[in-house]
Amino acid sequence: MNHVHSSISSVSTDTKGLKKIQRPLVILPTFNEVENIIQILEAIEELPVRISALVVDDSSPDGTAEMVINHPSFDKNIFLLKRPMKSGLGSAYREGFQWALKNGYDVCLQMDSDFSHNPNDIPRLLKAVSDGADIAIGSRYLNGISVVNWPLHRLFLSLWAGAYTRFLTGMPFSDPTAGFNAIHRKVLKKLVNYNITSDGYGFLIETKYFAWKDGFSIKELPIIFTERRDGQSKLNFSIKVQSAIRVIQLGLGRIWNLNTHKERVSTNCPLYDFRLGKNPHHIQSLTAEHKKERAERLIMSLSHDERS
Ligand SMILES: Nc1nc2c(ncn2[C@@H]2O[C@H](COP(=O)(O)OP(=O)(O)O)[C@@H](O)[C@H]2O)c(=O)[nH]1
Ligand SMILES: [Mg+2]
Repeated sequence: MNHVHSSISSVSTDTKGLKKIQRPLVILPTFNEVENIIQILEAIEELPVRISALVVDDSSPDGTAEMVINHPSFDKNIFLLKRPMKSGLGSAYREGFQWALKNGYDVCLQMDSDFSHNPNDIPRLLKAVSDGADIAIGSRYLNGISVVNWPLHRLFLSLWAGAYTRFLTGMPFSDPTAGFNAIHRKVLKKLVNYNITSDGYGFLIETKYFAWKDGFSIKELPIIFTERRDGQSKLNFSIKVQSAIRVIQLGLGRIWNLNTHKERVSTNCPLYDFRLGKNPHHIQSLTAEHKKERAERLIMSLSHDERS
């Protein structure tokens, strides 16, 4: 994989009114977005909030990556992760999140690089996170239907996908498939522990689902979604089928309680890993009461060890 980026030492982020956010990053997955990418980056630079941008480009044949590299802010406030081949929206975000964590960003935004999501909504999403939400969802359906210029079949597909996802997963959100989200670092850090399998658009659903199940606070804000300005949608039949199947799996897992996200016990109680050296899945099957009881016993035995 060819990563084109450098350290982010000199970026100062002026996040007035966003007291709890120091370093926000917008992640822009791109595949053939040459008509949009520069305008998007410029719209982000013009925001009153200083925010860095990471473009995750899958070697777009139209030269999207080259446009990014030639931007005056490249390697200052705009970064590029270039991957060798088209590998899916979900995997682009997964790599983008890893990069963000490694480089010390505290909130990541997921956003299409085609002006369907309005960059001017970014400060509102960040504000919601600053005010305490772990994830802020930019919802197309919170106040009725706020979608502009979509062909009717696309709108029906989206409404149906939302209802289907809500029904099968139990998520209470008006827009569980939304692609415009701000996510706090503490959620990103836990993603590796969840059983997220989608490399495609299903990733957007899975992140919300596992974070919601894990008790993170998720807030929806209304946004207006507009059909892309230029270029073509990459949503195809196989991506739709894959996402639909994954939602069925999540639903079945929920019903039969098969959804074992790989909880790292060490984050809750380091003693378990350290003293017992047991497989975390064993620990996971213990009830909260058992865990507490065992932790107390361990603490007692530890203090006994120290005394003797
Ligand atoms: N890096 C990368 N980006 C992708 C891929 N598929 C889609 N994208 C980007 O993800 C965003 C959403 O895709 P889009 O075609 O707009 O989907 P739609 O909004 O559902 O029609 C756009 O910025 C695309 O360029 C992919 O496989 N890899
Ligand atoms: Mg789009």
